[in-house]
Amino acid sequence: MGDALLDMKIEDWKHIFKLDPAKSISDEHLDLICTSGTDALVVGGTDNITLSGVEDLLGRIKGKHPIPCVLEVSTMDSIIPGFDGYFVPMVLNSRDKKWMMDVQHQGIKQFQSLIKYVEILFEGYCILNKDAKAFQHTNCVMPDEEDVLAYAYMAEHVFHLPVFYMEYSGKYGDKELVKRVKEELTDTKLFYGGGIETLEQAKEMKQYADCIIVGNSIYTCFEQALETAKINEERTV
Ligand code: 1GP
Repeated sequence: MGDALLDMKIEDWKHIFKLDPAKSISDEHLDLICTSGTDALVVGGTDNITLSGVEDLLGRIKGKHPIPCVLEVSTMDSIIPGFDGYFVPMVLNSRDKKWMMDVQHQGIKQFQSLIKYVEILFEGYCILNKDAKAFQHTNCVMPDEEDVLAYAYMAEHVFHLPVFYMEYSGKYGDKELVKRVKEELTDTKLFYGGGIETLEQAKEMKQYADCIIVGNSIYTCFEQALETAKINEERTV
C-alpha cells in the first residue's frame, strides 16, 4: 500500500460508493454522493468502460469535492492520471491465469516508470455471483465455502494483499460467509460489495466486513443508496 493511500487512511474506510463510468448520473446526484459522508469514491465497472466516461466522472468530481477518488482498473485503455489512487483487481477464482496474473503483469510492464508516482493497491477479488458480468467476463468458477476461506487465506498469507474483496455484484450476499471470512483475516482488510440497497443491509454487512461498497443502487434507488453512507455517522471515536 502506498503512502498517499495510507494518508487517505484507507485502512479506516468503512463505506465506498462505486460509480460506473458507463452509466449516467446527474450533477445533483453526484454532489449528494460526494457529500454523503462516504469515505471514498471508486470509479469502476465491467462493460463499456471508455476513456471518455472515466475522464468525465473524474473531471466532475475533482476540483469540486475534496473526497478520495480511486480508479478501479478494468481495462488498460481507460487508465488516466489524476486519481488519488488505483485499485487493481486480481481475480482469485478465475479459471484463467490471465485475470489473476497476466493483465496485471502487462499493466506493470506498460506503466512501471509511472507506478512510483501513483498510489496503487492490489485487491484479491473473489467473485461470488455467477450471474454477475464480472464473473462471466473473467471466466470464474463458483467457489464453495471452504474454497472462499482458502482464497481468503491465500490473499493474506500467500500474496499478502491489503484487501480481500467478496464481490457479489448485483446480488445481496451470504452474511454468514462474510462473517466466517472476516474471522480468518487479520491484516488483510475485508471489502464486501453486492446488492446493498438500504441502510439496514449496509449495517448488516458492515458488522463483518471492514468496508462495504455500494454501486448499482446509486442508479436504481438513489435516495435509499444515499442513506447507506449513514453507517459512518455511527462510527465510534
Ligand atoms: C460492484 O461490489 C460492487 O463492483 C457493488 O455491488 O453494484 O451490487 O452494489 P453492487
